[in-house]
Amino acid sequence: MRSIFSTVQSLVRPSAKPVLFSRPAINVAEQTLEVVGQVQIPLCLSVADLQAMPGYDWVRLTSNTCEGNAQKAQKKGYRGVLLREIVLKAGLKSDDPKGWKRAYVVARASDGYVALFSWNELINTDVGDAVLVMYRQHSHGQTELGEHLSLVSGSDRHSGARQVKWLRSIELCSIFG
Ligand SMILES: Nc1nc2c(c(=O)[nH]1)N[C@H]1C(S)=C(S)[C@@H](COP(=O)(O)O)O[C@H]1N2
Ligand SMILES: [Mo]
Repeated sequence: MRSIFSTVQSLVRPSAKPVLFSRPAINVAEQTLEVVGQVQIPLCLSVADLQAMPGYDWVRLTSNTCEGNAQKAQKKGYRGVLLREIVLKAGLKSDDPKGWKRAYVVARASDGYVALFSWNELINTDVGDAVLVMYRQHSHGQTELGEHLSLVSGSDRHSGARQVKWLRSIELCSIFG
């Protein structure tokens, strides 16, 4: 069992092999992901840090536009880490025993684009089983590091809206602090 939160997943699956890159580091390898906000431990994760976590492949693609363009979505595939596992690493800083119930997560890109998830959605629904921070993409049969870190909510009906390209930070917040 990969983690206490892993469930049978139809949309994503643990990757079979450790990820090994023969190429020298390219763009994405130099990027980092900040985990900030109301956290116990602020994190600054490199791609190597993400690769050291359990990996998942996004295997069934919904449309990755807002409206729907299945053909375009079919060309893409990704490997990454579950967002909830990253958030759990940082932990919620709150005196309120119900703090997690009031928590939400904001994924933010360098251009200001954001996607929003409730903590309950990430930990307690099928949607959360397919929210990945991605460091590798498989396009047109190629497998290589992506040009940038990104996030996808793979089971959204149209995943474009909560696909965050150029992902820079994950912010954990709790309503009422
Ligand atoms: N950083 C960032 N990510 C973004 C956007 C954006 O403007 N900035 N647009 C979103 C929207 S509205 C869509 S439909 C998809 C489009 O993804 P594509 O360019 O891979 O088709 O990216 C999403 N991710
Ligand atoms: Mo869109």
